[in-house]
Amino acid sequence: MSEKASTIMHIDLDAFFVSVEQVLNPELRGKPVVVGGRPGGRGVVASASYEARVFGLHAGMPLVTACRLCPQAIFIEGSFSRYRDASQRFMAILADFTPFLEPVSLDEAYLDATGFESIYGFIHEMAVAIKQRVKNELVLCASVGIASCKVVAKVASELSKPDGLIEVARGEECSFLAPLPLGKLPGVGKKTEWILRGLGITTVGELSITPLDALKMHFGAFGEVLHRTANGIDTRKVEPPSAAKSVSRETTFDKDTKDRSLLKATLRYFSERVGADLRERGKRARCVTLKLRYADFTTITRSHTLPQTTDSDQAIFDAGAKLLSRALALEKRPVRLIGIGASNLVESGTQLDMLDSSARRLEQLNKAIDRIRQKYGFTAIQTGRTSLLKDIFPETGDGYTLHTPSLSR
Ligand code: TTP
Ligand code: MG
Repeated sequence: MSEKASTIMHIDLDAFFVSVEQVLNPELRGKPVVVGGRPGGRGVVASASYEARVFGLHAGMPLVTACRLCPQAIFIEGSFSRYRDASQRFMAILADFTPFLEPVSLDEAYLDATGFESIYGFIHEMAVAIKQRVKNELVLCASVGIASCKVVAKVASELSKPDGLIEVARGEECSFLAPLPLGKLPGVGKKTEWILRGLGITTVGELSITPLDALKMHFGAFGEVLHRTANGIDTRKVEPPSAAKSVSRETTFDKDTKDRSLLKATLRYFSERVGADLRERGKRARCVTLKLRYADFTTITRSHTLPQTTDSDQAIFDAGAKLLSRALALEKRPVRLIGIGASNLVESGTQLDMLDSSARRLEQLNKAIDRIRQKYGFTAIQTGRTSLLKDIFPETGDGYTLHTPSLSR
């Protein structure tokens, strides 16, 4: 343990997307509700109410399976803008408590509460106050974990759900984690769990006392991470973000497809949305990543590092299209899901002087397009390629409604 003992809080909203829908439509409260798409659609569950979880439903489960397990559930497509608004209000409440705040996703954040005892008496009281404000102002439930490090705080909040609060006393980290099944430990996915089970390890406690060398033999450097995590050791700091780390869009198709024009049109549309996001946030990206999922759910990502940072739709699309061509040449199976992301972000403006004249022209063009779209809706301007999507995705003034609208758009 470090000489300066930290107190970390992990906060995560319960059934976030669903809960936001329930606030807007009280008829949904107390019922099995799923946000993710139409019943039996081809997307996956993004969020399931706790009433739906009783039937085995969980995030990531194909909607078809969810529908089979719980046909009486209410399936909602969802609306990302509503979740973004709720998330901003949630983070604003947390920011009232401390600037030492690291949002991890829309509904999840770490707080460094070290030293806050002097204000609240007990950190537990601070957590109660946060939960209360979230409930009063957003009508949402937040679950909280308090511990000496990030990973233990996260496991604690997860375990406390719904509407929970667990504080792990300093020195109790190992005994808190020990009885838990491996799957509860962040970073332990299905494959890792499977290998560990093969070694006769089924609980975090058993993992914690497995010799480091044995873990390194099976997992390489990741073995060390496993060993540390299982022992409740995590030296990561709470890092208030300077900015978002990436921007991305993805969707599942109605039918698996090999149609290159459709794949390219979708990629073009997403590149435009990602580009618009970057420009709105005043960011430029250095890395473009293509994501493809095939019918059997195997998923690949392929990345390309650009010679110059960019916020241009065209540059993002060009990089994505190249990655796509390469991937399609290697893999002939039909595609279930496609996505594109831009990462390694830097503040715009830092490199503008270095742009050549054609890049400058593109920049001005993009700005003009953004202005028109802000005024008349995203699909007011369409490139030839994306108009192909008209026949495939329903369109609203603000763009195409994708099959995983809660995640994308
Ligand atoms: P989570 O916090 O993982 O899930 P949750 O808030 O729905 O449920 P709980 O925390 O009570 O277990 O994710 C937050 C939101 O992120 C979730 O409401 C929907 C979205 N999400 C997806 O869209 N896809 C996913 O695979 C996951 C895990 C979450
Ligand atoms: Mg949550």
